[in-house]
Amino acid sequence: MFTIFPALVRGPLAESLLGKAIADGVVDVRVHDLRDWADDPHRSVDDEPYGGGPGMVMRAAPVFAAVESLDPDRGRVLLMSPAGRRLNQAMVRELAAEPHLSIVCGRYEGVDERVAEGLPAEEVSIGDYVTAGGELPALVVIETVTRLVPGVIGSEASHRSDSFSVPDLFDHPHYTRPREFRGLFVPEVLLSGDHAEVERWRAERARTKTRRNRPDLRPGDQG
Ligand code: J9Q
Repeated sequence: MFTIFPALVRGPLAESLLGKAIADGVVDVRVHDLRDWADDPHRSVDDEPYGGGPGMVMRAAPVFAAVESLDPDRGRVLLMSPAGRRLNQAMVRELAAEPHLSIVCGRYEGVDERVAEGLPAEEVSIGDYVTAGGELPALVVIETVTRLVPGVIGSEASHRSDSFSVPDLFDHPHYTRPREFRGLFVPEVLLSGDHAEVERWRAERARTKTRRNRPDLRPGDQG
């Protein structure tokens, strides 16, 4: 990934699932400081917008030089942008099948359009909200893709029951000990030992939770 804030992403990349996948050598994540490809003594990567207006725009030259330095293994080039194609689990699966990805972290005011047009780079958004820069969105892409790489999650079964593994259907609710917590009880069916009954209950609760929280989704419609 290419960023002007390498220190911002190093912590998250070193912990938990990502940290282990990288330590195990199952995935390789390289963090590049875009300023290393600046062409002036001040290492500047931005400039004022043509046409005027507030804020600064990330210049094309350092981004082109940085990404092109990775030739020939750069793979698909993604540009994190609030105006990009919206990430979903289908796109995550598609990206997980790629041997290499290059991710450019833009800034909110914007990146010179010639990066998307000429590099070229595919603009990707993680949702309809605004972050300060592309670093957190890039980490979302990296984590969602990494957990689909074979060997990263212990059990394949754990993927199958994930929210969104079945199209547009959330996972069922989960409970663990104790049976009673602050007057809240574990549903009796989960203690019954009747696995068919448990599966029926889980399927029903997955559907009702999806309907309640996401009326825009049509659980199961995509098969
Ligand atoms: C680069 N807000 O927001 C949502 N998905 C991506 C982004 C984003 C942002 C600012 C800079 C990406």
